[in-house]
Amino acid sequence: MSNNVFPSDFLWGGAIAANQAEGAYLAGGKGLTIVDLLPTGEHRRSIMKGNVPAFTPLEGEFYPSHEAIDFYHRYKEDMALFAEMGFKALRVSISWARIFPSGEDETANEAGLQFYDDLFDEMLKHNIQPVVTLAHFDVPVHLIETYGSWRNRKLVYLFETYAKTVFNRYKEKVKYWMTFNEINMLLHLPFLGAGLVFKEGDNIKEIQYQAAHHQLVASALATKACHEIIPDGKIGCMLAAGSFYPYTCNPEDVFQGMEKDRESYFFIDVQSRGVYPGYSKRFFEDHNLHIVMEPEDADILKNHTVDYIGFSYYSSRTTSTDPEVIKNMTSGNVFGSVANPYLAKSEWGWTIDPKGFRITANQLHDRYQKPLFVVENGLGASDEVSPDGEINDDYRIDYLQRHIAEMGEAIKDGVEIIGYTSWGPIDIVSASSGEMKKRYGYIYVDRDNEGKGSLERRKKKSFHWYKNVIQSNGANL
Ligand code: BGP
Repeated sequence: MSNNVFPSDFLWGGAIAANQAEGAYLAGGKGLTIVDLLPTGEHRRSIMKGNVPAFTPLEGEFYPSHEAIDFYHRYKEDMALFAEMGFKALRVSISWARIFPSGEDETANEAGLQFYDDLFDEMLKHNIQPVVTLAHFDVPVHLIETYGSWRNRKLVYLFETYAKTVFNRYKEKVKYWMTFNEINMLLHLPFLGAGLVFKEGDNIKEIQYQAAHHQLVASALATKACHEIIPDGKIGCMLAAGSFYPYTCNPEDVFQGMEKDRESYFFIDVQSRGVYPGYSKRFFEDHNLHIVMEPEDADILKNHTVDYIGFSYYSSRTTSTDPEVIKNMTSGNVFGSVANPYLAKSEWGWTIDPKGFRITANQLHDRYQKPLFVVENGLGASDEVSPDGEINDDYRIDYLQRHIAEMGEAIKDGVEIIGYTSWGPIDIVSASSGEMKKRYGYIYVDRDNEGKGSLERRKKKSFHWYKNVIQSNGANL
């Protein structure tokens, strides 16, 4: 397959998140965050939705984030492997609680600041551009306990302080930033996305949209600060993308598909266009939601819009208004989708749809007319290490090959895409399941779902394949 449409400065690389890779969950004075309260197993999903039993880790539970893959201590070794693949960029996140352990400390924690200084130096040493997310599923637990997390406006200003602190500290080293990872996730997994905990009788939707408003204002204030502190920096939003298809051409299905897309686009409409979209007014009225906004918010949102649209793409989604069809909801995907008869699914039930990637990229381009940055894409699969130590992950290569080809087609369609950082270039903890077994990497990590294993790193077949993709700038897939 040949493809040479990628710009010469295209940012090829990979993406990880602090909470799924670093481990060392209390090292250097770090405070607890959301994920440190997420065990593996059955009840993980219910906690992620906001049914949180306790604000400390419980005896007898296994918390995969506590050690994760120990990237905190092993990042030099890992960076050398990323450099060997030719990475131009690595997307990481800063853990808020390493910088401000409680989220509202008087002064920033030097040990935490130093860790990311060293990490960014290591990247730059290898000519790997850091792409940094400020918040990737990790609100400090103290802020959840004390303020109810993002439902409280207080978080807006605490987040602004945190953002300014890291912009000032890393302004010479980091030029690409993102505010909230998959900001729309707070509608689906509100504890994971925004630290929201619910009790009996709560108006859940209203709390979610109030928290969303606070995150949107915080995102705009961080954007403002980034532009002031790092004039040659770029800051983006980050959407869990994947267009909804109507199951049939019945206008009811088509309309529902549009509404489902808007549920996600709502966030980006505000972050990119700077105003609440017209349809949100009706949505709030129809659901009788009262969202408190301060008089200055409209100007803040208007004046500080993002420079680029970051997004993750794993799957398309399909929606139906027919009860018979709805009975066939697929399970694995957090967004809820009916099964699409034209498409296969991954081992974890996520629809595989490369063409949907091109469709989504085109839609985002049409809607926002800003550069796109694909900051997550990949296949979660279980890998077997053969007796000779090889990991032949042809299924992963096949998935990535077909998606990158469609990304090339989108570029030919006229979509501006500045980079592609595939998810989990080294195996890390899965966000939705907490499993290690759900692997995305080009690099295998010896660790299982129970936390056993040597943590040794090992190249998979896809390692060599991706290296070649980058070397040929996407021409050899
Ligand atoms: C996104 C998150 C990531 C990540 C990825 C894959 O939702 O931004 O943190 O983990 O999906 O999901 P999972 O790990 O559940 O397979």
